[in-house]
Amino acid sequence: MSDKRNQNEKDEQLEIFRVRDKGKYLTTNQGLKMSEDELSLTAGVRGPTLMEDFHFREKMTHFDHERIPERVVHARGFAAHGEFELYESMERYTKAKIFTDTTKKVPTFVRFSTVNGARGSADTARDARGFATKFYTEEGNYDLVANNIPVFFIQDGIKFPDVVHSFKPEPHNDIPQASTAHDNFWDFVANNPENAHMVMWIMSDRAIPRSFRMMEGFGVNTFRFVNTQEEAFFVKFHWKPTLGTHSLLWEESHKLMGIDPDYHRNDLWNAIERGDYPEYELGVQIVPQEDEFKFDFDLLDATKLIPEEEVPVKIIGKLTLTKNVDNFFAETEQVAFHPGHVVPGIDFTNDPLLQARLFSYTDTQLIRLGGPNFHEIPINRPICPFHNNQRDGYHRQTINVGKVNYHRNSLANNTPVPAPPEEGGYKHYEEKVEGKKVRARSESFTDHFSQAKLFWNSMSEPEKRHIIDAFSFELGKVKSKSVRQQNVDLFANVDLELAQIIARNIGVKPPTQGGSPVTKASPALSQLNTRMTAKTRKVAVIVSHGFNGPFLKNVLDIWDKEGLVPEIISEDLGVVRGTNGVELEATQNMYTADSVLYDAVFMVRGSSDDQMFNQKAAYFLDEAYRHKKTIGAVGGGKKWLEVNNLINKPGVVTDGTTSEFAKHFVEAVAKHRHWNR
Ligand code: HDE
Repeated sequence: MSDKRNQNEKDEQLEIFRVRDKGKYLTTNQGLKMSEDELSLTAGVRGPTLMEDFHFREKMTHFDHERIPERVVHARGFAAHGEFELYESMERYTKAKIFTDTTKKVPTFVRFSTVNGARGSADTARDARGFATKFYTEEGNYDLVANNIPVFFIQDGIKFPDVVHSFKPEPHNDIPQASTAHDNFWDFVANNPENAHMVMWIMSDRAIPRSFRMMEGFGVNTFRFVNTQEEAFFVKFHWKPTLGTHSLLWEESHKLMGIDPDYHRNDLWNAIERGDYPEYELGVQIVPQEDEFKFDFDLLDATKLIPEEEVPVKIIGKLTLTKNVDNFFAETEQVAFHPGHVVPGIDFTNDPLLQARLFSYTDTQLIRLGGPNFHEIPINRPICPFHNNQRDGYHRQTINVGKVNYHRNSLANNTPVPAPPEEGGYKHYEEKVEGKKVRARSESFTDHFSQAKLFWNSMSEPEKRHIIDAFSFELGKVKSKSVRQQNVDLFANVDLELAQIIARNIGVKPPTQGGSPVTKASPALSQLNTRMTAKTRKVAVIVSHGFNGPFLKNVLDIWDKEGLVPEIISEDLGVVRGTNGVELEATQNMYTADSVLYDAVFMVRGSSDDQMFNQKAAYFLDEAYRHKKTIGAVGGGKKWLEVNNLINKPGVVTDGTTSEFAKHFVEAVAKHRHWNR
């Protein structure tokens, strides 16, 4: 995977805007070369600064205005460029060129995010993750603004400000940051039962992903495909990572918030720099119009998913992330997504959450990016030409030539003119709608617990344990006993035993009745059924001078071919010397490394003369074992297993020839964790 691909079309467009300042003289923004940049203009060396120092004023004014408002939600994000290729034409369902033309690779830009925390919060907080993709298609920009959880808290967008207020830091003291473990959130949960299903997901391992590269994405809302015959189909979008869907443990995510608050950023950035390009397959669940009422839930209800066992996810293409950004602010911060950025062949449904989203995204860009011309910012510009009579406004960059800026006109031959559908003009699907104007929720939206139970039923034992732990932690932090009680009473509607265990853990009365009668499960929801591979997993190789040189070199070569990413940890940074003249570069030591930063650990030598190293190495191993990670040890390294009492434990690999050992280790790493410990 290591060959870098050609820069794609969007990249060529961005090139016009890239400025490389290196090797140039420093100038003011007006292009004036400056002979001094460190000293203000003063009257005498100890005298006052002069008003006429235009250079000082320009430099300071620009600095004073460097910040823009962060996103209200999804403030902390990280993005990369990529490309999308289609496996097979979906022309039966949609006329969108991006989903019918298999010959073209479409440039894309993807921004991952957490929802709750501020821009400077830590990556691994328990939260949903945003997974927003901009496709720069020849028919205009198409945005698939997705999350890594397939359902949402609420059914009607008018409640969005309420749910967001409730999970953000409490308004009187701005505590806690990037956490739902507080009274306001759980008060909202208990009093808005429609969020029960989403809250089960938020309490699950899905909310603490191992990596952006190991996360599914879901369009959540039901959209429409429309084909050339104007026939429509309901569609739900899915992203499936080729590395599988994997999570951190809660304790790991906690520790990482301190040890590496940029854990997910580093992981994505480094993978792309190494040439391990992250890949996600695009899947669609397609439901014919006539099947709209075939389900035991409403397709327009965003708190529901369509189980994959009922409507299979058809894989239609692949997204590959191939390039990191050049400039975080210009690209990641200024990118503006909107579920209403569609192309012909993709349309909306009446999902009341989606309808609200169609309003909100443009509105938020106006304040965030400072005016109506944010589509002109390089990262947001379509690669196809765009023409209309919109003019002026803050930060306008286009110099529209000519005096005609209205439609209809005769002076410019009535151009720009709307395109008929045959020429690619967008035509809304002619859905028949009728009804009285009401503020009311459809009866078909009232079952809040069946799918929450379906999710619970689909979890494996460890996944269930983690959900209980998460509820117990979060509700345990809630000060109001009444709110704690209300929540266990609410979740008793999902599963009585679950609610009873939580109640005992958080010191409230266990409910005695309740529980949803749903017994079915959806195996696709369990992360134990995902793709398993050792590719790109990080291995801590703990080694000190005098290691068996040829052996370790051999093992590292085999791992390299299998795609593992070893990191050498020794007493000191720098060269570690093994037998037969083998030398390795230790890039970490026990000051900088920690077991939570790795997927597996390999102990190569016995104890060192350095007591601190020995103590930390023993702790490292103990923690890796507790976190159910693969452990390898050979030769003197096996002594560590004795010290930590780990001989013959599951996921502990010790024997065989060099290649057998290396292979068994890879197989063990591919399991992600050894739950049978
Ligand atoms: Fe968003 N959402 N959202 N959302 N959303 C925003 O737009 C909103 C919802 C999602 O990386 C905002 O540019 C409403 C569901 C992502 O830049 C804002 C409702 C899903 C991102 C907004 C929802 C999402 C946003 C804030 C309920 C999953 C980050 C900044 C009716 C399918 C995009 C911005 C990026 C961002 C509104 C619900 C995904 C305020 C009103 C459901 C990935 O406009």
